[in-house]
Parts: sequence; structure tokens; C-alpha cells
Amino acid sequence: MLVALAGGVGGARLLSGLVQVADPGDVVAVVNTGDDLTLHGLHISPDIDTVVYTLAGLHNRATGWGVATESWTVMAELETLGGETWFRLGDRDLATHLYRTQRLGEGVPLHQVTAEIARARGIGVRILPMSDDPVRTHLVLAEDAGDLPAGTEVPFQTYFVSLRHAVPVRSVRFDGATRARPAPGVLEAIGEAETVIVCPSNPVVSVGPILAVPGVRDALIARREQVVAVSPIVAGAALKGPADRLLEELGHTSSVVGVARVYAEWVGTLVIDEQDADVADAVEAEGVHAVVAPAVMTNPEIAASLAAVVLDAPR
Ligand code: FO1
Repeated sequence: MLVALAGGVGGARLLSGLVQVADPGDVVAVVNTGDDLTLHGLHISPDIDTVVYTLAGLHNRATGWGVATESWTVMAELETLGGETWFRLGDRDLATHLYRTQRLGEGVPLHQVTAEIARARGIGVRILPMSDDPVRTHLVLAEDAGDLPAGTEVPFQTYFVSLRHAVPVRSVRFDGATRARPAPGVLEAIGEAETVIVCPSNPVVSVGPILAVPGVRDALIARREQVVAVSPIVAGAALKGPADRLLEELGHTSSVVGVARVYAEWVGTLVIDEQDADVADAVEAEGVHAVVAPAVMTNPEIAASLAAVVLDAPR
């Protein structure tokens, strides 16, 4: 059995490579829910939906999130009414949020609703939220942003979408994490997996929330030799999103060595792109085994070969 810790787009890409080289029924994806929000009375789980849509072949390749061949009739009508349209919800995507909200309202836990949605979409991979309990990523701004003064704490989607993550951050916290329990099956999967894969998701706001769920970090430390991470930083920069800036703003270094330092306690091997081959020794000096391979997944073939490298990574 293989376990993959995943956030949004980077996680979905590697998972779509993994299911080309491994039996999907052998894969468990543990997905970040720190990005979740309630809007229009609907419970939205962006990273779970990105993983589901990508594995179902439905995702919008341009943005990485939401559904391809989407229509925006509801958003247009909502605009007319003066409703909130800053967080773009397509007509097909809305069906997911309507279904999830209805089932949660009937008392069905998030992991079961997620399994229902994955089954309905014909997905073989077992998709688990990191927790059924609410964990919400909040960020404290380091500078004024519009009418928000420095020091304001904002929910993740306000930072990421409203502010287009174009503002430095002073600190990040995962509200609810201390009271959250791992979703059923998460700790067992980590304990049994031949390999635990850390997808190239944002170490701070995608992988961080998963590690913040009590029990997860210790479970990973116990399996450190089997944990293989793919660096989300290549040649000092993030491939998508604010991972590089967040690392620097929070006192880390935006490089493969910086990622190795952040992960060293619970990750035994870090796969780095060929552009970083010259610092493989510096990664090893952090006590993390370095494996050099093409790690920029610009097409499904590279995603599949990267997944194969992760599965063969020597321990
Ligand atoms: N990201 C944006 O930048 N703008 C949006 O309007 C937006 C809407 C949206 C709707 C559903 C969904 O599942 C994801 C959405 N995202 C949007 C991405 C979202 O912010 C994710 O949290 C990021 O992809 C980070 O994982």
C-alpha cells in the first residue's frame, strides 16, 4: 500500500503520475483540508476537489483547480444580485459543494462524503481528508494589504485568492488542529505503507496542516526511512503559488536544502530536480538522502516517471 500526503495542484499532479505506475486501489491519498471554507452556506474543500477532479480527468488544466468545460451562470446571476463572487464557483463545481454540504448536514463525516464523491467519479484511489474535524489555516499579514492593516489574521482563501497571496506573512496557524483527530484510516495507512510519499505541495500551508493533526507527525517519524518527499522548490523557486515566499517569510530558506531542513525529522529521502543536482550533497548533509530526477511535471509522462523514481528511491 502507498500513502501520499497531498495538497492541491502539486499533489494532484504527482497522484495522476502515481496511478499510471501503481494500482490505484493500492494508493491512499491523505489530503489537506486547511484550505476549506464555508461560502454561500456551502462547505468547500478545495484540495480534496482538486485531487478528485484531477484523478477523474475532469480538472481545469489551465488553473489546476475546478472543472474543465465549466460554465459560470450561477456566478453571473449572483453578481447581478450583489452576492459574493470573489471565490469563483463554476456550475459543475457547485454540484460537488451542494452534495457535500447536504451529506455533512445529514451527519455523514467528511471522510465518508469524500469516499462517496470519489466512487461517483469512478476513482480507485482511496481519498482521505487529513481529519473529519475542522482545521483551518490562518495567516497573519506582515504588511498592510488594501484596507487590512499589518497584523491582521486572515483565513487561507482570503490570503490566497482575495489578496492573491501578494502580501508577506508574519505567521501561520492551523485553527482547530490541537482538537482534531486524524480521519479513520490515516494513521493505519501511514503505519502499513511500503512507501509514504510527500507530494510537491506547499510545505507551509499544504503539508503543514497535515503534520499539525495530532498523531500524524509521530506516525511519520516512526516510518522515516519509508518517507520520500518530492521537493516543491526547484532552483530556489516554487513551481506554482507562494511556497518560496512563505518559506522565506517564516524564517526558512527557499531551496531544496531549506526544504530538507524543514522535513528532516520525518522524511528520509528528498527527490530534487536536475537543476538542483549541484546541491545534492548539501541535502545529504541535512541527514536526508537526495535523489536527483526530472521533478517538473509539465506532462503526464514526466509525472509517471517521477512517481516511478519515488517508488524506487533507495532508502
Ligand atoms: N483559486 C483562485 O485563485 N481563484 C478562485 O476564484 C478559486 C476558486 C476555487 C474554487 C474551487 C476550488 O476547489 C478551488 C478554487 N481556487 C481558486 C483554488 C483554491 O484557492 C485552492 O485552495 C488553491 O488551489 C490552493 O490549494
